[in-house]
Amino acid sequence: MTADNKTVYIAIASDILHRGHLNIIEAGAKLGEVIVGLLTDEGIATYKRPPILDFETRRELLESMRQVSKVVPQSSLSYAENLRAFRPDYVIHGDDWRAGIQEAARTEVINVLAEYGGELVEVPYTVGVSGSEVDAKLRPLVNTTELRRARLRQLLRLKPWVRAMETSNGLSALIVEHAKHEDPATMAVREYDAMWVSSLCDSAFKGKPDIELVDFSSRLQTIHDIMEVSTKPVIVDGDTGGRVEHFVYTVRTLERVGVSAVIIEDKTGLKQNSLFGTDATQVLDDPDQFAAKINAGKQAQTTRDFMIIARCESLIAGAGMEDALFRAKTYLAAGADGIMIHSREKDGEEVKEFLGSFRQEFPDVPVILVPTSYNHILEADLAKMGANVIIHANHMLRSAYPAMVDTAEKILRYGRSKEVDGQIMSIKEVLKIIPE
Ligand code: SPV
Ligand code: MG
Repeated sequence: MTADNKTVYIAIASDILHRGHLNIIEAGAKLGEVIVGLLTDEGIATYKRPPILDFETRRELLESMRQVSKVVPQSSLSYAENLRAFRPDYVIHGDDWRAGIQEAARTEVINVLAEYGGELVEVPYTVGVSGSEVDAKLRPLVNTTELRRARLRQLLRLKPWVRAMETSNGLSALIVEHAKHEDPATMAVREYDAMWVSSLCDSAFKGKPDIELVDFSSRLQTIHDIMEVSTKPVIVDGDTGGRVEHFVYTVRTLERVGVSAVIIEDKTGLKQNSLFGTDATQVLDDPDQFAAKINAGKQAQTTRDFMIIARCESLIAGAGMEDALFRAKTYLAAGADGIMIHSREKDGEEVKEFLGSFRQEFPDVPVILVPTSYNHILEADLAKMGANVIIHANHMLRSAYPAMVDTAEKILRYGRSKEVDGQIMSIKEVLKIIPE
């Protein structure tokens, strides 16, 4: 029996309803009419993996429950907007939300309820079920080839922009998979959305130069190592893509293993890293030939989800803004799913200028930036300039190398390893970071 005219608000973010949710919904129904604040797909994507079931499906499932009167969208971790709109008499939550970002949401709920005399009811946490355990159990399911491949396009739809980080092996993939920053003051949770398999770093970890020397079989092994231990979408640095006849095979292979996108650059001859500056001669490919390569790749792919992104190197090669814009347009006409515009200028001005012009004609085409040299600009400001994917392209390698050199030299200097104990992780910690 429900109490007369009372309303109860319950926020639900999960894909899967577990016993804990059912207990809370049952408890809510005893107090009044249950309004479920269902986190939207966009809202969930602000702080964790997007849901497997989309909002409409989740809404219909919840609406079909006899204890639920109404389902309303909640667009972020904050309840405030909905509480002010619906003024429920009660908010019900499990009593397990007193830490981290959840604590901030809880405090806000208490404050907003106090504005009109609502009440927070906390029910005992259901022992044995937790959202994060359910999420962990779902990991193999969300990591199927199809779902993983599609996830980059999904994130581009759900988020204003996507943050990618270099991963060059299983270990850095684990780090990028789990790294998280929570800011209770703004209730913001930051994670990496995607993984970048850099040719520079894949080569450097093998002690080789970035000149397309590490062959595709070896690059593919790196990709397997990464994908085996993580779930985030993978963007592969395809260098020049090689010969057209080879690129079509590369596309099918990457697509088959669940990679979301390959980026190829319009250079020819011996490929050299773009950040060399004037020390290396960068030879641009003929735009029509490169466009034909993109087009052949697009014809070869078999799913709608896979993306082929054209990387325009005009600014790197000193060919100018007009050339960059002309090439970007040519590659899009050939079927490219997005443009990566690269620059090694420190102030970021040429990228800004490119985006200013490009966006007038192509407001919706995904644009990828690699702000290695203009890294003083905040991600959010790059996004305002028009970036959709921001890649931190080499920072795991560049942080690992100096640490390893320092340790190697110290052991030589001291004739034992005791002196480095304070700067390295314990064996116990090593055993802990690798999941069973
Ligand atoms: C890479 O990470 O390998 C890249 C980006 O291609 S850059 O090194 O900036 O050329
Ligand atoms: Mg590269």
